[in-house]
Amino acid sequence: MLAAAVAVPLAGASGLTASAPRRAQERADHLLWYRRPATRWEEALPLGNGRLGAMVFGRVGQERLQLNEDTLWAGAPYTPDNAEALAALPEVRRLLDEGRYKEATDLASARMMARPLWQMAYGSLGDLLLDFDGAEAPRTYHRELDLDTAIATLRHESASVSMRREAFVSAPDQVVVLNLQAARGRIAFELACRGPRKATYASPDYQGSATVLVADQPVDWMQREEAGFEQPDHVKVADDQGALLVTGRNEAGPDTAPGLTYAMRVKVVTDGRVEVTPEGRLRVSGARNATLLIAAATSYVNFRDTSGDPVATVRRHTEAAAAKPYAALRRDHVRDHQSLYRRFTLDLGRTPAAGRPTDERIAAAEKSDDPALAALYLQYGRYLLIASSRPGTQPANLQGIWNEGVNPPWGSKYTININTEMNYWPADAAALGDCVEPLLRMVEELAVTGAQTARTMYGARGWVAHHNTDLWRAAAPIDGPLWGLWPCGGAWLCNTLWDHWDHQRDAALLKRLYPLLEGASQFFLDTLVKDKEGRGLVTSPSISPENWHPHGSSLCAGPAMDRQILRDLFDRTVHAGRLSGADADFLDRVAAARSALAPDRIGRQGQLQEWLEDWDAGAPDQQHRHVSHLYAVYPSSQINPRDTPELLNAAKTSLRQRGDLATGWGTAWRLCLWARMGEGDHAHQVLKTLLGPQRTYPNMLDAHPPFQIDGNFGGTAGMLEMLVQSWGGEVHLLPALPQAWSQGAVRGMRVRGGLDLDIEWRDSRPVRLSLRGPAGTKILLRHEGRRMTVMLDHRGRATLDGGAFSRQSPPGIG
Ligand code: FUC
Repeated sequence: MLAAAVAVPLAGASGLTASAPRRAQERADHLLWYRRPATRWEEALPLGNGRLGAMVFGRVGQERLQLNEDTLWAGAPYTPDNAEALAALPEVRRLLDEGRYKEATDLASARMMARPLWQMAYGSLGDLLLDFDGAEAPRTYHRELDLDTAIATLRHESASVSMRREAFVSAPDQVVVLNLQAARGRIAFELACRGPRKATYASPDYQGSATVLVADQPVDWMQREEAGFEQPDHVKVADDQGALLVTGRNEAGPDTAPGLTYAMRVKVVTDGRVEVTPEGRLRVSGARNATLLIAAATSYVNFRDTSGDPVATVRRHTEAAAAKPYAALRRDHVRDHQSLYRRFTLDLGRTPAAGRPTDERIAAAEKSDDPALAALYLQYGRYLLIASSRPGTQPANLQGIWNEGVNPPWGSKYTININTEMNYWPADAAALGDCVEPLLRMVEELAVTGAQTARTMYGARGWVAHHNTDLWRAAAPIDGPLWGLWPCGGAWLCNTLWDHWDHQRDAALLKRLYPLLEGASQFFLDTLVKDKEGRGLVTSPSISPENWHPHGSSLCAGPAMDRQILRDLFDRTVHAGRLSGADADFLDRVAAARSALAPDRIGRQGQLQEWLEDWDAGAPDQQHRHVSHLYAVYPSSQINPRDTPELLNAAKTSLRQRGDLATGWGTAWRLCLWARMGEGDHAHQVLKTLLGPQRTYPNMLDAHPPFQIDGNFGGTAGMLEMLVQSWGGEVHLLPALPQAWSQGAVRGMRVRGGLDLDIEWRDSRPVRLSLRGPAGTKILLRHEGRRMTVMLDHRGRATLDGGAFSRQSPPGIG
């Protein structure tokens, strides 16, 4: 049955009971649910409106909301470009040409790196703790996150109270909302605020392993973390007209003083009493109903301007929200969320495993037959993007927007040698093209800072960004040359944005995109060098992210990934330039450089070479998590099963050598690659390891470990890729469908060319396909090696039934 065809009523203003109840089955397909509260962060449930984030713990004796605001980063506007680099550049290149890798690395390390050497970290606002009076162990307990409404709900009952808590983060009203209702008994609690702190991470690097909480461990229902104000000196809490107002300064960054102020305001609307205790806490008592409205903001205006007034902003947001009834806040939030979430549905069928709590399903994922868990994971990926990346907000960082402390892993920044790009891989296909806007804006800003980096450090025109950036759009190479001296971060982001355009085909988007492509290409026209052995144009110095070659370094000239990224960048610059009427001479030069790039090479093991030299067999870590040289297969399509079978075979040899198991995002990339290679069962096997407890926490966030959100997004992209692909001018139907998903349906998928499609399949064959797009569009479809052409009618529609896909039907219908 096509789940998509069933109209799902909007949740009513006062809860799901107010409108016709959705069928339990349908609702369950969108639920994460638990029989126990979160005892650690990786069990808490994430909520967000793109800018404000909240992790909800659902604890009985003490609720904890861990809060984030997406511009609360360390430091202040700064320029890390190192002017010494320019003089060192020719020398580093010469040393690389002479094979003196260690000397090249040492020189680059001393002279070519950013100052400061590290970028600024993303922070946290801290926690709100609600300490309940007289809480008792519950007789019943249920905690859930409904992806369809973006509301986290807790229900518990004990001898004297029956309580429901609902939490959401509203985009229309820009507040975190926590509503408490007592059907029996009264609500009484004290609200304490705890400032941002250093968090501890169980697995400091990818070598660690995550474990799922086993469901039969005893639960401490009354669990309380120390309340009281643990504010660092720079945080002040004030009694402000019956509301809580917290103001403070951000953290200092490496060699950089704090330059932001922030504010958070909590207002309580209740039928009970609100008092301010002598310690400055809010005390709510005698309530049947209480709603907390939480606003937060910083003084960040943009990467150069920090003159905003966060106190005015939080006052405005909380007071405006307090003037609306709870039911109206809830209704507007649900409508807003569903305008994005309900564009896409997926049905892969369900088994009895689907009836169990989410943490138990994840614990069993590698061994159970639970296709509905995979579908839930995909919808969760969509949910997370809606919650962490909305027009006007910051792009989703390494942790989306959810970060517990001021010392997150890798600064919870934008790592642009894979992780940020991966965050946006599923966006368009999952019908969330709107959520890419923050990435476009970030790249526009990087093109400004990166132009200065290009001038100062390379003497080049155009713009460059290396392997990381932060709120301040720093573009110089950081951390050390072995990780940071990679000039293709900006180029890869441009290619990601091109893919966005290719799915949307929107003229206004192209207008914003072309200058970015032009500047990125210009940088490489000025900095590419001729390979010493005449194999073509190459980048130098660079690395194949972040893999060491056999000569004691990662620094080299012309790694495969760079050449692949630049082929795409140059092609797209020419394409976009021609569409935009750009300078023909410039475009000719770009096209000439494109054809002079050193080609991909097959090495002596039959592998696709990661480097210009045939070094793969001697590399110290042959199972490295990065699979950079396979960029050409996915996300690019330069190497594909249709046009380049020989190179595809070499890529498969490389991928087999790398192995299927990696960190969260490393596994997700492998999933995308096997899907693009058309190997559905293999992709499904990899997906199962991604869904299992080593790579997915009980709250379904990806375990790198520790938590890193890219695996969620890469996993979502990989699943979409198993079902439908669009590349090489064709739409490929069910190109990597595993046996395990022999029946199913997708509705609302976006493919390249600006087209939407629905597809339903049975016995692994399409039984219905419907396409939408501009009237008269000619679409090339491919299924099992057969091609057919379909023309959209005057309303921009075409529908095909199963007969069109039977093996007997002649090619070329429509
Ligand atoms: C890249 C990866 C690491 C990690 C970091 C955030 O440097 O190599 O594994 O994901 O980004």
